Amino acid sequence: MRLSQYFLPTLKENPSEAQIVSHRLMLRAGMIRQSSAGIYSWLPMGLRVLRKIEQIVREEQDRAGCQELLMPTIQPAELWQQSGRYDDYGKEMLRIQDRHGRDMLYGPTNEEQITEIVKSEIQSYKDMPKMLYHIQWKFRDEVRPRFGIMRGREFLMKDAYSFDMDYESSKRAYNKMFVAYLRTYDRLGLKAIPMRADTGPIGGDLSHEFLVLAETGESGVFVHKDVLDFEIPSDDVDYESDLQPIVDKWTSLYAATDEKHDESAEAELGDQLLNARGIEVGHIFHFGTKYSEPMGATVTDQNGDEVALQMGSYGIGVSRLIGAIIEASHDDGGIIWPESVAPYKIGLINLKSGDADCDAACDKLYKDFNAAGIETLYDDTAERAGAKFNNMDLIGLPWQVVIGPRGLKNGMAEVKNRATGEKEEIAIDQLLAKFS
Ligand code: 5CA
Repeated sequence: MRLSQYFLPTLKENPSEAQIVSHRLMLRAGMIRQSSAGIYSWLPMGLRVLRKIEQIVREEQDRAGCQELLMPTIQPAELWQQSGRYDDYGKEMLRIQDRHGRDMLYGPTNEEQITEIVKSEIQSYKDMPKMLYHIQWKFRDEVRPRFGIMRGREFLMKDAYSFDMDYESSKRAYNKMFVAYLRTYDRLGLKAIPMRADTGPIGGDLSHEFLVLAETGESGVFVHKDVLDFEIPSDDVDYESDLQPIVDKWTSLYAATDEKHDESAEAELGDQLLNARGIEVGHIFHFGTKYSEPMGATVTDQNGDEVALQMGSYGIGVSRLIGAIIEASHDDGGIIWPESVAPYKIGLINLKSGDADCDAACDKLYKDFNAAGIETLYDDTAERAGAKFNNMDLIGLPWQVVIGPRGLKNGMAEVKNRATGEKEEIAIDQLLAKFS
């Protein structure tokens, strides 16, 4: 993409409405703009990052054997009356009526909708078990939407649902998601720690929240320091094998949010205890027959008996993750994207746009990078060099390739690593090999 043509409305000043760094930087880097409280438009740069995160989440769900579908954002109230949650959900639920006066709602989550689908389509144990997910917008009329997309009213969530014949099989599904979550956050460049959690309006008896440590996190967290060094399951983890040992390992040491913490257990840990703040980036629940029973989601087992399905649900805050990544990875100059989610890999800076040699060298590099599938944002504008550097630092692409008249005479470019700040001179004809 040529910056001269890109829709990237960056801001030089800090917007006064933003209280935390990720919100400030998302506004300044031209990623989002507020539409109304807690509701945002995603501008091209923001959307690119959102799509990359979504894709990593998708790949890890697929790897774990979860199948993607897509359910609507608008649901009939009737489904929620069947589960008993229509009244319980209170003011957080956005209730709407269609032209016929039918009660509808903008889904805050999809347990009811998916239970209805499975109930209608699956009758026999032969078609069990199933794990299904979608990545879809949700609406929750939060009392205090804040911190930009971190606590929005409209937000993008990956929600998965498991259906099993018995508790043991359901626990296996829970463990698959637990492992998939560890892998997902790791690929996003985040250290997320699973913690025992309250189940709130989703319900159930077994639940873990995944939290990323960050000073601006909304939850207090209390963690045994060694949890931070636990090994992430590799990409060849066999999801059909017994995953319980991995889950046991990750839950063997103390880790709790302020809602669940236990002061006497913490006192015993002494200086092994880390007391910090965290951002909840995922939440998994096992809740048995809480929805299947009232909604009549049963299947016939081997003996011809009707059995209510055992269920779990598994959420990842896809849009919130962008905020969490920025909170975890930035400096005074701006965002530092981990390569896996960076909107572009390279920011190509032409220090002297309009100079025939600089233009020719940059245009050629830009063409070669594109042909090789290396995502490049090419600053071909007439801005001053200093402004170009500041802008590239702000938007945080992992690599900056700088071409100026002086280096060009010797066939050299300057390459800067955004994360470390290290700069090196590299021959222009070797750049393609370096970044391929
Ligand atoms: N049905 C279950 C799991 S599918 C569920 O809704 N769980 S949840 O309420 O914990 O939400 C899942 C994840 O969505 C949370 O862990 C959080 O990362 C994200 N999330 C929840 N509320 C918001 C919000 N207001 N803004 C941004 N992300 C949110």
